[in-house]
Amino acid sequence: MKHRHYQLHTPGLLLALVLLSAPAAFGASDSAIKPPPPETKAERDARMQWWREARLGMFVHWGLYSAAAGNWDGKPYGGGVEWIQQQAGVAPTEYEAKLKPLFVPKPGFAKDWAKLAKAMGAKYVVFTSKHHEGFALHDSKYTSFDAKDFVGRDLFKEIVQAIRAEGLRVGVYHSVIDWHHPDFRVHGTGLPHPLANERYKDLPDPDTGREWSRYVEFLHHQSNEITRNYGKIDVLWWDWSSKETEGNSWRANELMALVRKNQPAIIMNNRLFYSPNVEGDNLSIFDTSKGDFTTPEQHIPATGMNGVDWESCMTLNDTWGYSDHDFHWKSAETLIRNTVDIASKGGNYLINAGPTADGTIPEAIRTRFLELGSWMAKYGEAIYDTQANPIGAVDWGRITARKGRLYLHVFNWPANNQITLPSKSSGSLNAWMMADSRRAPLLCSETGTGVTITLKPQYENPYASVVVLEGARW
Ligand code: FHN
Repeated sequence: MKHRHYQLHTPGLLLALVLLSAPAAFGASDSAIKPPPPETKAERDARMQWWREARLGMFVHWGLYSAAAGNWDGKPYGGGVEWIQQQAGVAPTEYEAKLKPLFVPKPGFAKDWAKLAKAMGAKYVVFTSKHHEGFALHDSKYTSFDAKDFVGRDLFKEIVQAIRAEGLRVGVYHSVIDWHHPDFRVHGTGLPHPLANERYKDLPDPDTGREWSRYVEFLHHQSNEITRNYGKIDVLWWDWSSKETEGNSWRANELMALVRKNQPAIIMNNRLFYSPNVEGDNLSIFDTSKGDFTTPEQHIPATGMNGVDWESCMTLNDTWGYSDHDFHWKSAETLIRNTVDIASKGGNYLINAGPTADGTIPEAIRTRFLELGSWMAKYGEAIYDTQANPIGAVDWGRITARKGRLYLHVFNWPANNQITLPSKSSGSLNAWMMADSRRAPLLCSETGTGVTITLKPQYENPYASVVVLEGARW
């Protein structure tokens, strides 16, 4: 029997007693869950290998906010409208009542997502199992604010199965912020909350009676459910922490140990901990005790950093969640060149899609993802499983490397059809246009400033032309 809204009131005490008696039963007593023994570098490299080789993923923000489509009470909102509840200052009961009838996922939506991710050249999909609004796509026994109670379907299961069916890796975005939970504090957390909105300022303190530890218990329970009840989960994408509320505020080490117990090979980001300046260059402050990779957002670092695993996540327009009035779309050229730029710095690119309430991915996103996909179909070898540019920046494009080969990505086609790169040959240079299936050799000459290669214009690609170079020394 499911509990109306939230477990853990008086029954909580009873539960706590049960937990103390049976520590391994639930996540709750995860203080008993000891972190796994430290990994050797070789073990970590083995666990991270698929992710480092993947280079490209699809992010999906989908929830009740998708049904609001960026509007509330007829007023359009800008920016990340997955925050519409906070932007409009809507109380949980009103939010739920208004959006429940509008959230009607169509059959097979998840298959469309997975097929598009595959066609786009993504190797993994990270979808929002729960965003800040608190609505859970999985069938949770700790709340009725979930898909099972709303639409009678376990949407989490449908999505995970569809992603696996396309041979892609499964990533789960899980918000540690929860605007629906009665114990998640409104004030003093350094985190946003709809009830902190001006319109409630004259009302009694909304934090009276809220028990933070009960919320954290709930967070651990749901994290246990999504990493225990749906088979292999490859990535856990937590979001997000402030200076005031991070780490121990979530009992983060226990939470990560719990998830690792359920999913020993899982890869987790670093957002259970405060990460200053996510929209800036912050690779240098990253340490793996806080997660496996760092997460620049809406930003591509100027350079990568040896030994630092990072993934740049980005919207296609200006919002993560669906908006029916945000048409500020990035071009396919920008997507392709970002993919190249990020790979040339040793990072992964996680590009977002915000489906509509019924799960449909807007045409503007589909066409751009498919355009990226057809470029990846031709030039993916120059992106997947490559390393960062080992020889230094060039003004005509970007460089990736793998197994003794350099992949020269020409963005700005030179007027004289020649590019020069700051490298020396290790004896014989061999270069060809990647689009030339006969691999006809290009003229290469070594000059004082490096190696000069004469390109073949008939193989130019409007987004990024790729030259394969063997024999260069770096
Ligand atoms: O608040 C969220 C936002 O809605 C979105 O999910 C992004 C995605 O990385 N993360 C937070 C903002 O940093």
